[in-house]
Amino acid sequence: METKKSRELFIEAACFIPGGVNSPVRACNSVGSKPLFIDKANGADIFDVDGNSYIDYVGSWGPMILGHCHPKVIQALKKVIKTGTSFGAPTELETQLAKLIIEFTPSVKKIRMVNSGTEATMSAIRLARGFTGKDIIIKFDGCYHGHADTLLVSAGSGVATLSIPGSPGVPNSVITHTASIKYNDIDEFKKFMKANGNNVAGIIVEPVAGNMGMVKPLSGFLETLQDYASKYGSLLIFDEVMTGFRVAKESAQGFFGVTPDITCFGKIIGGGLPVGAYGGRKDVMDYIAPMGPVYQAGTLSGNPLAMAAGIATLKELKTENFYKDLNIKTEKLVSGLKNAALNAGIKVQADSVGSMAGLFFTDLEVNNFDDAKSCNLDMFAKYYKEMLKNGIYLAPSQFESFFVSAAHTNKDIDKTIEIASQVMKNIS
Ligand code: HOZ
Repeated sequence: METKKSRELFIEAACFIPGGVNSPVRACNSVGSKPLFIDKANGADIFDVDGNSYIDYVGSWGPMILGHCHPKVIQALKKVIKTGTSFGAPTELETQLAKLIIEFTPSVKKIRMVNSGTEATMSAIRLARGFTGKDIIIKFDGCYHGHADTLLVSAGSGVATLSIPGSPGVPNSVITHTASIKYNDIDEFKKFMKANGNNVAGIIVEPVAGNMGMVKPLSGFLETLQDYASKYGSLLIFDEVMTGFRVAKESAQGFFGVTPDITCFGKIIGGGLPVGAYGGRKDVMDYIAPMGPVYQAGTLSGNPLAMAAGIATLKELKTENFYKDLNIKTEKLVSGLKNAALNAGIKVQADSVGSMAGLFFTDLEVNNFDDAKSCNLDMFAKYYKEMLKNGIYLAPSQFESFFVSAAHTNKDIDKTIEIASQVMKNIS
């Protein structure tokens, strides 16, 4: 596989952009590789600048649930782009997207659009503190809620690949009110709440963790968070930036039947354009300016192109059997990958929730960040590189999830399993 052009572009980019990338995981450092520069993508396929094609399981890290360049999304964008790209004033499109999200998500009565998942979680935290008049925020080790200072504690995703607890530049004084607890550890959480619950403004969680690899919530975990939040007058915040409209039409909260007070969205609701949103209880949301005193604003918030792509995407999710078909394909892929490893004598844990999936190189159950970090990272790096060489595009880190889109065909899934079988043999 020739990647000369990607190499050259990366060298040039590194002269002008820190690390040559605009988001650290893309540098592929944790798998000892270099990024491919992308030329274009279509459906389930992505093409690099050297003309190689790959079956894409990154999907722009989650948004592309319909696949790339879905005709309805492109059509919607073409229509809107002719009318202008940003006005900094309300448009009807914002209400249309808000209504669609609310229709799918019963816990959300009102929603505010922002420009990224990071902005959504950062604003949700401020709102929880403002609304409750309390300071402490509980998060969970290995969950990643974007790069806002308050939440950059024991975080997953790119922070995990650097093996650092947080980031220089985040003053201790900013995180003194952030507590990070082991994911899925119900006892530790209860103990913390019993001691500090009256000062806890919010509990933020990825209802299915996707930034330490994919880790499911154990039975009772999310329910306990909900119980204790209501008992102590704290707000439960679901970070559904990754899981929203991904694991089910009603997102993870519908899938698990747990109702948060605030939900953060991103990725899918922008159909591949930069977007985020946070929404929830009416009394809580009406605490945001201009209705209430908690301030949050943005020049490009509710951008018409992002709204149009989001609306077109969410409308497609209503298609009959959309999730059923997508989930069947994902399950087939995951069990195929698991068998490929087993047949090669390699121990893995592979699982999915909806069309979000993960694969860990370990024979132990992975329920939290410590478990995830104890997996065989060298083996993952070998697997990643071999898969890529054979035309399968995966996230370049053990601490990420992978995604199947509606554009993946059964043929794509079969081909991926076939390649994985060979790759697993080669690396065993
Ligand atoms: N934090 C993102 C995935 N969990 C990575 C985003 C990117 O590199 O684009």
